[in-house]
Amino acid sequence: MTKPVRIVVTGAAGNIGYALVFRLAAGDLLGPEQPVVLQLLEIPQAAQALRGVVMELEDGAFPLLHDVVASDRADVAFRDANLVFLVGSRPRGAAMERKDLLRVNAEIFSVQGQALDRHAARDVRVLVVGNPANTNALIASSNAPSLPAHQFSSMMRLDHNRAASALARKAEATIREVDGVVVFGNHSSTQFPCLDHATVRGRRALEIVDRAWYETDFIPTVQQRGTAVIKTRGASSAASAASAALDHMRTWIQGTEGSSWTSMGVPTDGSYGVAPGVFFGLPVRTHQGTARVVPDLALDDFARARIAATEKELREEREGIADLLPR
Ligand code: NAX
Repeated sequence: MTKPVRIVVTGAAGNIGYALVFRLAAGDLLGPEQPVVLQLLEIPQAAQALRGVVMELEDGAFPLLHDVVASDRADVAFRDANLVFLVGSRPRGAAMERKDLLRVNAEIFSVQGQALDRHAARDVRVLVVGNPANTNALIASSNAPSLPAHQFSSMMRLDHNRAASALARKAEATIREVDGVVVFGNHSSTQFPCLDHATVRGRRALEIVDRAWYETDFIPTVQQRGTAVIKTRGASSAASAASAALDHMRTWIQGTEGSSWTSMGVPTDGSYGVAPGVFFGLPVRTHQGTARVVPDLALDDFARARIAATEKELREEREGIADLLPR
């Protein structure tokens, strides 16, 4: 029998976790031949809810689901992990400042980075979904010195999917006909969804849609889409976030062949004038678990100013947790 792949989901009893684990069990990530073991991590307060999720996974009778491990201990959940979705994090409380949220989560992700360093498979791939995702990825990876930083990434794919879908709707095209969208920067309202190199049916998107729509409608709509979903649905994006997490991991493993690139939060290497030291949404080409930044896409001043603004926010986030980064 094919050896099962060990997939970790943290925060597995939460909204996104609940949407994600059933798709993983159904084979939506690795296909219909690959058995999986799900290793689910939660905090003790959510242990009972997690037991309920496990009961439902059992009741799903998924042929590919070899085993389920549910634990509140990172050393148990991360053991020999091949693919890791770090979803669990503390939501913002009513009286909480953004910087307090940053620090509470920084502590969670430093502990989890250390546990990954000790217990995960050496070729593990780690996707950080929990917010602030880019800075949490930096913390987790910095706390896992034996794992190369490029084995960590943060999720920009929901933003990328939102941008591609908004363009497709405007251009009356299908998603398959849209290519070359990229979302630069932070997974926050400073992100820059860029259409400079996007195409629709092979034609430059900015020749099809007008510039005013791009600047004053498309960009803010994509930046604020998460808030709009909360207002409309009464709850934050969950199924679309889980779907984007699957897309991100699948593309990372299987590759971007067939499209120009995807958007991933990756450690910066100086590309696009962004100094090393943060995880930044960039255009990448992937192949069997590697992600290479697509360098030197031509960008105008408008685009560069937006990239600088989102970089500034990420530098500030980094400063807020600098003392938690190992020296
Ligand atoms: P929920 O609050 O529904 O679920 C989070 C779960 O994480 C809870 O069950 C909680 O018990 C668990 N948890 C908390 N601390 C933990 C720890 N130390 N170890 C393990 N589990 C822990 O949130 P949900 O809607 O599922 O969202 C999860 C995270 O994804 C949030 O931080 C959210 O902001 C973030 N998002 C990131 C997105 C992205 O594109 N990067 C988009 C969607 C989403 O907003």
